[in-house]
Amino acid sequence: MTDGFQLRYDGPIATLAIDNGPVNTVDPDLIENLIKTLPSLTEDPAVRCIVVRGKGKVFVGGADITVMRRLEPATYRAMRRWVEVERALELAPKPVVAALNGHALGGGAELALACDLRILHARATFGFPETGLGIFPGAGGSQRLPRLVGPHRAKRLIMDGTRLTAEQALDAGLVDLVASDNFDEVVAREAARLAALPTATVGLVKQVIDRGWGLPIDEAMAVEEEFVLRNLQLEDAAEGLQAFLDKRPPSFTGR
Ligand code: DAK
Repeated sequence: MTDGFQLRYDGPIATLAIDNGPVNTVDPDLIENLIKTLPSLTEDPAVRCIVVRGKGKVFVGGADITVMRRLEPATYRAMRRWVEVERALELAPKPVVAALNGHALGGGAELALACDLRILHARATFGFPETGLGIFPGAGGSQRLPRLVGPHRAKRLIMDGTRLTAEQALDAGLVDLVASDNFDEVVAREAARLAALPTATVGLVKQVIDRGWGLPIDEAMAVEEEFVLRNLQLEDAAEGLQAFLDKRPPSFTGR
């Protein structure tokens, strides 16, 4: 029995590869195992970038339809915990890359929406085919997609269940980069770039935007102020500002 994923560390970069059946489907065991493991990545200061990818030719083919078919409240509650996996990555105090090495569909696309950078393989598709099954993206997709592309476009994409080509996904702003034969190289380059950032500052950026988004502006400013004060206490703020004055490149530790 496996956990449904594999973990690899390359210096400050942790790569989590979903490895769950022929098309890396999401099921309750995978969800629980990820929920148990993610804190070891999100809370470890030595990990300064997390990469999530799929093993084999697919990223994540969505929820396991044999499980979803049971249509029982207990199953739905268990599957619904996929949103906790997404949220852990969304709020991880470090950059998270979705390395979409193959098709990212349904729950797989929903997971990708919670990541900070999405890199899609040129031969892969990205989309929400749930309506073709009579259901809708109920693990975060119906809420994150409109935040990303606006409600009109989100309704169209979800209603039609269109599987977008990589080029279409890039045009629609659903992914940030497309790569083909050099996919692994591009992922490694982007992960290394992100891992060298002032990680704790990046963590604050993720949280201040998450907390302030949608609040009335005065409340949002109060949230910003709280995070500004936290930022000024970071070692990397002292290093970045001093490096500028010393006319040298900064050397960030992530703290
Ligand atoms: N579930 C179960 N089995 C699946 C599967 C899936 N999502 N996708 C594929 N399989 C199975 C296939 O039936 C096939 O099985 P055998 O025939 O060999 O027994 C095997 O995996 C290999 O599939 P293919 O032969 O189709 O492989 P290809 O490489 O040709 O194509 C594919 C890969 C991923 C493009 C294709 O399999 C595909 O389109 N799969 C279906 C994708 C899909 O519809 N995904 C959305 C699932 S719904 C919620 C929680 C979560 C969600 C919603 C609500 N709540 C708690 C409310 C999320 C929903 C979804 O994600």
